[in-house]
Amino acid sequence: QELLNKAKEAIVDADEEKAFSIISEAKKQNVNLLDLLLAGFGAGNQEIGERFDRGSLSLPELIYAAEVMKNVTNTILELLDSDEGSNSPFVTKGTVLLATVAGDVHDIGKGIVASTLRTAGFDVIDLGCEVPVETILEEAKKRNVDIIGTSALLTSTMVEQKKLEKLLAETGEKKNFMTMVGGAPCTPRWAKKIGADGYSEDAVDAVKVAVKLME
Ligand code: B1M
Repeated sequence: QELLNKAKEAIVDADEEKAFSIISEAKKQNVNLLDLLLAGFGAGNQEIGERFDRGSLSLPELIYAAEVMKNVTNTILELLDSDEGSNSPFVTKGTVLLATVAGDVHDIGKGIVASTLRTAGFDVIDLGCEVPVETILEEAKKRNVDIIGTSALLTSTMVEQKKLEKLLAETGEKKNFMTMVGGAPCTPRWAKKIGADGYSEDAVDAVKVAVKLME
């Protein structure tokens, strides 16, 4: 718990050096790194969002702290991926294409979803952020994926998820792919309304949903 509090503080203080020393300490103490990421550093990330909301954190400060969070996330995810020996073609449960939608740069959550899916035995193709729906469909067809998962963090960009469903329907491709949506403003109701096949609230739930979609 003490390490989790320290991890939260490191993000709030945008102190990258402290953050990396916490990761080393956690490894030594055999602390679950996904817990450290979600409940420790993630809590700090939540806190900076709330402070930005209240006006007690400026945009440059938010960007700086988010950069630290992103570097921490990438480092932990790399450690987890190398531990699990994931992405083996022999254990794959299916292939998931992930993208943050056009106009949206928020990719920390999607990165965590990519990691939990890989750990659970899915092959994951991560197209990054700000990806237009046309590119998503093109890549999904080219790589013959099973599931297309999109992440949207802004109320102004969630409409892209609806645009994707429309494109899939219009091109007759809907029958070839399952879709799932996520990101802070999304809800099960939103998923249902736009015709997505699945919704998940967090990275752990995303695995359950993906497994269900493959049945
Ligand atoms: Co921005 N931002 N941001 N931001 N940012 C939010 C989202 C906001 C809620 C902050 C606020 O005002 N309180 C607000 C959105 C308001 C709204 O639309 N309702 C906001 C805003 C306004 C903006 C800008 C417009 C600010 C500006 O320029 N004035 C700008 C937009 C840029 C753009 O996209 N075009 C902007 C920029 C940024 C930064 C670049 C500084 C940075 C992003 C860095 C990055 O991602 N590389 C940033 C950050 C860090 C945040 C907050 C603080 C944190 C987001 C995050 O990383 N959460 C955020 C406030 C908040 O959410 N509390 C905020 C942690 C992450 C682990 O959670 O992403 O929710 P999350 O992912 C979860 C689940 O949602 C789920 O699983 C993940 C793991 O459990 N999930 C999926 C996510 N995708 C999924 C996909 C799935 C399944 C589950 O299946 C496919």
